[in-house]
Amino acid sequence: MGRHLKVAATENRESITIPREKLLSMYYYLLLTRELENRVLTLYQNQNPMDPLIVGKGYLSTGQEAISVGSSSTLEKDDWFCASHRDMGAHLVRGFTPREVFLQYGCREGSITKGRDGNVHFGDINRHMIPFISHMGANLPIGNGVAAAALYKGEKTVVIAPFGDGAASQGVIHEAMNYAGVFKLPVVFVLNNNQWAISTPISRQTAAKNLYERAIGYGFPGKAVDGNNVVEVYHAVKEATDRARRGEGPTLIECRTMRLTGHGTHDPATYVPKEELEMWKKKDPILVCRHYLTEKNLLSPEEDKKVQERVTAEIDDAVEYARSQPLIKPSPELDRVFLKM
Ligand SMILES: Cc1ncc(C[n+]2csc(CCOP(=O)(O)OP(=O)(O)O)c2C)c(N)n1
Ligand SMILES: [Mg+2]
Repeated sequence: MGRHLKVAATENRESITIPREKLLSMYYYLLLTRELENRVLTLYQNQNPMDPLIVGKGYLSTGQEAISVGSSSTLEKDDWFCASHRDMGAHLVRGFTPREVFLQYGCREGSITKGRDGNVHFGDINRHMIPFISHMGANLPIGNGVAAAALYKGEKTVVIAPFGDGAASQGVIHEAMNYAGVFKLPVVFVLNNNQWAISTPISRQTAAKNLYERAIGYGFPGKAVDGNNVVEVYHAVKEATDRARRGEGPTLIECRTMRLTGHGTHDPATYVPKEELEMWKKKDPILVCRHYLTEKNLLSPEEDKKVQERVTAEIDDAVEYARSQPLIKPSPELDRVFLKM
């Protein structure tokens, strides 16, 4: 599995400067995502099954937060993000609140999907978050469609379309990337290579050494970045969104990382070698970002403490709020089933 770890430095890193506020905001969202998802896991493991706040199960992005936070932080308000199940960070960056997320997990009144689906299966067209279609490749043609519409209407918006290393073996992924290449769609394909697809390791998924090299076959650029480094992810995706906005077409960015928890909260992932997990824990994206900010004198220990306290308070509030709301009652209404014209 070590064959997938070495990545080239992002060429343009010196040419794109990230303002301090943006760096601090990304650090905050890394922490917020981690705290929110840690809480989902502990609630799931300790709750009364007759009165759950985590209804069904949860999907976490622990250890991979830099990909969704870094990539979504490159977007403008009118751009689009086509979220997968590892993109809680992007939901938060794009304006969903922890309260909304826990209402969704708890199937409570006010939940984003009004109880029609659970956990991370949500989105909001008004916030330009394409509602969740699938854990696998089916998101990508939808992202293409939104990008094609923007191109047709002459808008300068771009779409980020993420998918996993397992999904990368699906036909629909190849079809979507091929189509986007032909029509120079303003899409950035972000491949979250977390080394596993449920219990299938990447070595059983592909004989290719570098998944980003597949971009050659679609006629657009591809590159690999350290998916645990939010600054590296930001640089690479920003370069790609700038390119897409200039009308030069798609890019494939392979973000190399590791899934630090099970596939979902129900999965203890005993099949993942312990040494592998220990090695990746040392490269935790939060530690990497904190080290970067501290080295550059952008974050003092006091500021760090403050932001951590703020995040804990926000999640405490969100959990309590969701708990205080009633469960959604089953209803025969057709609301949100048919589009009202
Ligand atoms: C068409 C289809 N096949 C199988 C599944 C079940 N499934 C959900 S996630 C997943 C693995 C996805 O792996 P990967 O693309 O690497 O993403 P990761 O979960 O590692 O982020 C599978 C097989 C599904 N949701 N849809
Ligand atoms: Mg995977």
